[in-house]
Amino acid sequence: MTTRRNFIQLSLAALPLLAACRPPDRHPAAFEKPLVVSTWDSGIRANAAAWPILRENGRALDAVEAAARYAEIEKSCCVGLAANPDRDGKVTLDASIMDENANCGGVAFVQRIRHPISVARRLMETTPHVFMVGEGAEQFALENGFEREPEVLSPEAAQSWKKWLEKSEYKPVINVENRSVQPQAAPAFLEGGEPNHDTMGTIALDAAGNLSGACTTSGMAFKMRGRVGDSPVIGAGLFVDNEIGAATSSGVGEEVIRICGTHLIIELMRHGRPPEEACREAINRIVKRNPEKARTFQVGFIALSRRGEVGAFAVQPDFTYSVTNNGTNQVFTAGSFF
Ligand code: SD4
Repeated sequence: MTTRRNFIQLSLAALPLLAACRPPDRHPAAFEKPLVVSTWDSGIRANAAAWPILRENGRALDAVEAAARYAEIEKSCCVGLAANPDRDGKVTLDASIMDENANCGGVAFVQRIRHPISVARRLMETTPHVFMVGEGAEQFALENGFEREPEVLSPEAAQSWKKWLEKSEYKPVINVENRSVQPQAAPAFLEGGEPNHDTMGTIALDAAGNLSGACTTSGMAFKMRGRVGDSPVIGAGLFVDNEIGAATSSGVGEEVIRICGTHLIIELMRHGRPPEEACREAINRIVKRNPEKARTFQVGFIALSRRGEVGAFAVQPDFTYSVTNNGTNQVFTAGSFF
């Protein structure tokens, strides 16, 4: 029975979940198509790789693959073979892709292959399967003309792994990219505001009105060997439904998998929530499960509706996302729970 007293207690308990401490940057309710949206500031450069395809009335699928391929070779995007290794010093990559017909492909725990996103696409387009991992995925890649790259860490990754080895602390926390983080306002793990995310998620709406998405990652830095996060998992790190919208994520993958994050967002949008509200609700669910723990990690979602509405939300401040279309080429900061 709900007494007045426990009603007040319940309401107070719900309060922190209703209050977002950082409001989002404002932008138009909807952007004109074609349009591409990526996670993080560096997404603006991934968008630049996608934009010529969209501008020429190309397919959203080709555009998101181009963005992910760019991220996989551009060091400052922090994904791909030059990114941080697992705790044993091996770089292992995950990626997923999804088109307007719910065709999808994901690969995980792939080593020494430069473009896992294109392996995921090849898997999607030429096999009856949707998910391949490790040795099998690598064998599939080699059979399909992808080359095996040398096993060398980039100098930056070698240095940060060496530093990590000094303590070998297994503390899977994900950071921010935005240099505007104020150390005094940030949780301890954000101090310094160093760019150390490891994922690029891109969603696009093409001139024909079709949606697609791609997500590529080196996974969390210094993860346990064999660990796979949300990025290659359809419905967790990436989901597209051409009747509704597309969503992707960055942050601690375990937390995203627990709530099937991007699938949840698309379902909320199906029931009428605008993209930002849907992202906020997904973040609320993550935080609600363990509000204290949520103070120690980052998850950020971005979503795009078939009408060109864009929204995002994150657990921690300073989760950024980049939007490019004919009149916009801009980085926005998402609202956040804390
Ligand atoms: C993962 N979601 O492997 C990825 C990591 C990430 O910014 O997004 N880093 O869990």
